[in-house]
Parts: sequence; C-alpha cells; structure tokens
Amino acid sequence: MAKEFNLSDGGANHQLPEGKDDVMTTAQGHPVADDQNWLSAGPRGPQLLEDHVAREKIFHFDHERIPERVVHARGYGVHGHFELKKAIPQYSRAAIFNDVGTKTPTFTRFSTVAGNKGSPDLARDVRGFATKFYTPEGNWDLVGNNIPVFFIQDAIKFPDLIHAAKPAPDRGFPQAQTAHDNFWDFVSLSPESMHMIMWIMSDRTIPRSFRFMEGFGVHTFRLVNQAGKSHFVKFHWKPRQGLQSVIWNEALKINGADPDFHRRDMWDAIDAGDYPQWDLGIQVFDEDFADSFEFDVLDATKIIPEEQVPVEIIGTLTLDANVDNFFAETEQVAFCTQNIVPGIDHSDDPLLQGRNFSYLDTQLKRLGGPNFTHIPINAPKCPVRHFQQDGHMAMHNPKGRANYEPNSWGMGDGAEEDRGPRASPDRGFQSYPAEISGPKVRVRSETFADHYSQARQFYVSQTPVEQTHMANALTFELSKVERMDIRKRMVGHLRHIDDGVAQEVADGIGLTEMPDKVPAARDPITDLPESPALSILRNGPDNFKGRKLGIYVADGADAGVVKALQKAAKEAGAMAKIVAPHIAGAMLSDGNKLQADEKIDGGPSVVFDAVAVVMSEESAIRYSTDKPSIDFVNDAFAHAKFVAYVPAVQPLFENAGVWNRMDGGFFNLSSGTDAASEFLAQCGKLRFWDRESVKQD
Ligand code: HDE
Repeated sequence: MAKEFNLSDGGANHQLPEGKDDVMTTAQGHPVADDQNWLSAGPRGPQLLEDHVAREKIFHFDHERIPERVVHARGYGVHGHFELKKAIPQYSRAAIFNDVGTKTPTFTRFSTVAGNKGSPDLARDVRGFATKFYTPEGNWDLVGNNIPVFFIQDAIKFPDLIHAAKPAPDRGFPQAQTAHDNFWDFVSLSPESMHMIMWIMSDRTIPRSFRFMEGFGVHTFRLVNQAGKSHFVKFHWKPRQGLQSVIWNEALKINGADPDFHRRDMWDAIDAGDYPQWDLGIQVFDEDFADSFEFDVLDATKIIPEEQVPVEIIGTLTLDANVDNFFAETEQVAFCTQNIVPGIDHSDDPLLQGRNFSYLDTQLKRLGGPNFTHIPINAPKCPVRHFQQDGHMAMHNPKGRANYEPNSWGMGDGAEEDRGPRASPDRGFQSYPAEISGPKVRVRSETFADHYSQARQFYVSQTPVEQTHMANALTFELSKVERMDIRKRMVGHLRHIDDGVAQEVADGIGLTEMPDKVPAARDPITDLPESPALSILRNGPDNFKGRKLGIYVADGADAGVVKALQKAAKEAGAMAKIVAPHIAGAMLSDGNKLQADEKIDGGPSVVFDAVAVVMSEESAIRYSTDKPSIDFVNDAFAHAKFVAYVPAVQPLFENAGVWNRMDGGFFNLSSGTDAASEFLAQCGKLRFWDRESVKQD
C-alpha cells in the first residue's frame, strides 16, 4: 500500500511506492526523519545550528551552480552513435574509420554562442555542433559550428571578439544579440570577419531547429594512415533531414512564444522515436592541392568549395537518446579540441592551435579541477591507465605501489607488484612529423590577406530570396548601431563584396551618400564561381517528414477533414498538433470533443511549419475578432507558409486580411477526397516563397 499523503507531516511521507528502499538520506547516508522542518528550540524558538540535515541541504543548494561556459553557455545535449559506412584506411588509421559497420557511441551538444544560459533559442547566432566520440582509442571531440568559417584568423583575437559580441560591460545589455555598436565596431575594424559576417547575416543563424542544420569542423585537420602518410581533411555534417531556417520576424515571435523552441524540438523528436541523422563527410586533399588553392587552407575564414573538393560521405550519426539529467550530462560535458585519437591530427591553423590551449584551460575553472575526465559523461569508454593521481574529487586513483616511471616493480624482488602502464610507440598517438622552421614573429601571413573574395562567393551563391534576407538582416543590425561612422565603415566593406547589397543596405539605413570603400589588403577575386552547396533553399528537403503541422480547430469543425489531415500528416512522417480556442479542445461536427495540444495564444502559427484552419462558419464569425486567431492566420501568410482551410473560415480570413490575397500557397480542403494528402505533399516545399516580395534575377 502506498502511504497516504498527510498534511501534518509536511508532505514528507506522501506517495511512497511499496517495496522500494526509498528512505531519504543525507549525502553521508544518514536516514532522514524530517527534511521539511528545521530543528528549533521549541516550536517558535530559534533554529539550531546543530541540525546537520538542514545545514547539509542548504549547503549543497548554495553550491549548485557552476560557472556557465564563457561562450556557448546555452546548449542542449543528446546521446547517439556514429556508424561507419565507408572505411578509409588509406587515409586514417583511426579505429572508428577502419571497419564498415563499426558503431561508436557519441554525445552531441548543440549551442548558441553569445547568449547566457537562459537566453532564447532563436537568437540570431552561430550554433555550436560539438560531438564527443567515445572510441576504443580514447575520446575524439569534433568541436564544430553550423557555419564552416570563423570571424578571426588568430586565437589571440578571441577575447576581443567575444567581449564585443556579448552585452556591453557598462549596461549589461543587449543579451544574445550582435545588433549593437560594440560588435559592429569590432568586426568593421577586422576585415577578416567579412566572410563570416555574410554567413551570420544569412538565415543560417536562425535555423528552424538543430535537426535541420549542417555542422562543420571548420579547421583543416590531418588524417594519418598506418604507414604515417598524411592527408589534409575538412569535416562536414550533412543533415539527412535537409536544411531549413525560419524567417527573422518569425524568430522574434518564436522567442516570445517558446524560448525553448530548439531544445523542445529535439526532445520531442527523440521522444517520438524520430531520430535525427547526419552524414559525416570528409573533404580530403593533399599538399599539392593546398599549394595550388587560391587561399590558405590554414586560414579558418575560408572554405574549400564542395565543387572544388567533393565531400565524401563515410558514415552516419544518429541521435537516439535524450539525457537522463541535464546538469550531469549537458552541463558537465567538457569538449576539448585537443582530444584527438591516433589517425587524426591537427594542422598549423593558428585558430586551432589557440583553441587547443583554451578548451582544457576553461574546464579547470568550470568543472573545478583536473579530474573532470572522471565525470561519467567525460570518461572514455575504453581502458584508461596512467600515473596521474589526486586532485579535487579524484574518483579512481591508480592502484598499487608504482605511481611513477621508470620503475622496476613487476620484476626482481618486487615481482608480485603491478608495475603500471607503459607507453607504446606502435599503438600510441604519434604526432605527424611536419617540417617546421622559421623566425619567431608576430605577423599574419600574407596568404591570409584576402578578406572579400569568398564573402562575395557566398553572397552570389544564394537564391534571390536568401539575398534579400541577408540585406534585410544587415539593415536591421546596422539600424541598431548608434554611431554613424561604424554604419558607414560597414557599408564601405560591403562595397568590396557586392555593390547591389551595399546599395540596399545604404538605402536601408538612410545613408544619403555611398561611403568610400574601406582600403583592402588585397583586391578581391570577383569571378569565383557560384557554389550551390552554400544555399539553404537549394538544399532543402522535398517532403514534410519531421515537420510540424498546426491544425487550428474550433467548435463545429468538420470531423472528417480534421481526421484526414491527421492521417495525412502521420503518413508524411510529420507531427500534427491540435490548436483550439480553449485548451479543453473543440466539439467537432460528429459530436465528439477533440482534445487540444495548445490553446491558441500558446500555439501561434510561428511554432509550426504549415497550418490548417478548420471550423464552422459560426465559429469563424466568433473568432474573427479574436487577436490570437487573427495573428495565427496573418503570421502564417506573412511567413510564406502553406495554409489549408475550409471555405467556412471566410469571416476569420477576411478580418485577418488574407481572404482576397489567397495565392498558390493556400489549399482548399473541401476540394476533393485526397485534398489533405495533396496539401501535405505541397508542404514538402516548406514555404511558398512567391509570396515574399523579392528582387528579381
Ligand atoms: Fe570555441 N570555445 N573557441 N569555437 N567552442 C568554447 O570551451 C575558443 C571556436 C565551440 O558544447 C569554450 O568548454 C577559442 C571555433 C563550441 O561544450 C572555450 C576560440 C569553433 C563550443 C572556447 C574558439 C568553436 C565552444 C567555452 C578561438 C568552431 C561549445 C566553454 C580560437 C569550429 C562546446 C568550453 C560545448 C566552446 C574557446 C573558436 C566551437 C572558452 C579560444 C572556430 C561548439 O574554451
């Protein structure tokens, strides 16, 4: 029998399942009699410090917080595995790359960069995409982003970049935004940022969810085979779900409606068994290619276009389990770029070399000591043997007497003792013996000096819709910059990239005269070919799988139409959510009550990929003056979404101002028996872009 809830015991004894040893203890293991009332001298007397139960509870609570990450504070972690589909022993001796079918457990953490831990998910920002592979030869951390280039070329500039992007130190705002003077001042004085600026002003920084974005290792790394031969490599994650982003106006509204939009999306998808997958691709090239390439392969502000070096797919990452505990796993996971395994090595990219110092260093502060590898999420899943010992929170010090080397335990008089581990030149990690020479200097290589060519290539590779979004984003951000000289300086950079976009932004921020070009270290190459791989819209999905349909129903809604929509969504592998004026749901035409997933003001159309509105004429009249109902329809229209409807909704659609503006993105559900499935097939295109006023080619 479960014990009854008893008010007089302060709730301490309620609902205990039978047969379980569920007696509460202190962290020292003392059974606790009462943890709701502090020991006191009489019922109204002073509380006593001797109460070790109360003191321990408060002491532990006082220390629950650890410093948030200085960047990438807001993150979301998921377990999964990587399966090798194509062996590459010719390139790498790494155990995970040698046998087709090998499954390596993984933990992936997605993040935003600039915002604090409590900032909204849809800030315009780069997304981190960090994966820890628990390989049989130790942990390999691929700590990447959803953008293949970075703002700066040398790690020594990182503190400046992050200070400039984070809230201004005097006022402590704006939070999770780059739309302010400090950020644009810094980047406009750092021309090397211009390629990255074009990426962050594209819709890449407002992804629809973590599931629909790419990941990149960014730097050039090395792969080293059994014979010690090295190739250069760039790592890519390609989402099998296709690419998808939201629209800026949508992002602003989603942040209000659901600041946890991205983490909720991932949680829901995994919970529903719809496991997201990414293919791991490699771009492999040798020294000859590196020498002939227009840019320096060690410069993290450059890509190697896929059209120039194709991406070879070698395996698939599947994310299939949510964490059991957010703090233990997502917060405590410690990624370090220097965690590499035999067969993978670093290059001399100066950004990467600086990162190799920073990540280990930061974990010491954040996790409180050098033993963070003892925390289960960070512990390798292969044997670990060394002579390291002690320190804060040491969980497993090596056993035995030998804690140094060389030692002669295990032989002679000490034959019975364990001598401990020994280094293995054959199995062990061997750094690639790259030739290095040169004077000690503090200079940036001349080969890093081209700041605009690839920024231009990125811009011209976008569809007109995407180019318009970029011009709008630049205009928005620079409109928030108060200092006119900074605004002008930025336009002076854009002029090197594309005169058209420079003009649009200049007009957008009200410049009456076009500013001069900022002096360039090198003239840009203006005829780099377009790279279609750089566009989101050219790489979207062609179906609605994994997406969300919002069905707004009110009393009197045609039950047949609603059921057909739910069925069609299921068949398309999509999720259908019922939205209604009341959370209790709506009475359908067949007399059955349909439970709602969301009340209309908590389920605006911005949180769905496509919407349907199904209600009786009476309800449509009733809700035609209801603001959340009007916004639902109006926003879906403004955000170029596909909208399905029944003719009875006319009064609501008229008041929302869309009845006379219905276009090819609207779908009449009374038009035939297969209307619902035809609508879902249309939704595979995700947006009806013709509705956006875009500049013509
Ligand atoms: Fe990071 N970065 N970073 N970064 N970074 C951190 O490490 C740093 C850079 C990236 O989910 C910190 O554990 C320097 C590029 C991700 O836990 C810190 C430089 C790329 C994450 C750090 C860079 C990244 C971090 C903060 C300039 C893409 C989150 C907390 C050289 C390739 C990992 C921590 C997670 C986190 C330093 C630039 C990706 C301070 C010095 C380029 C995904 O160590």
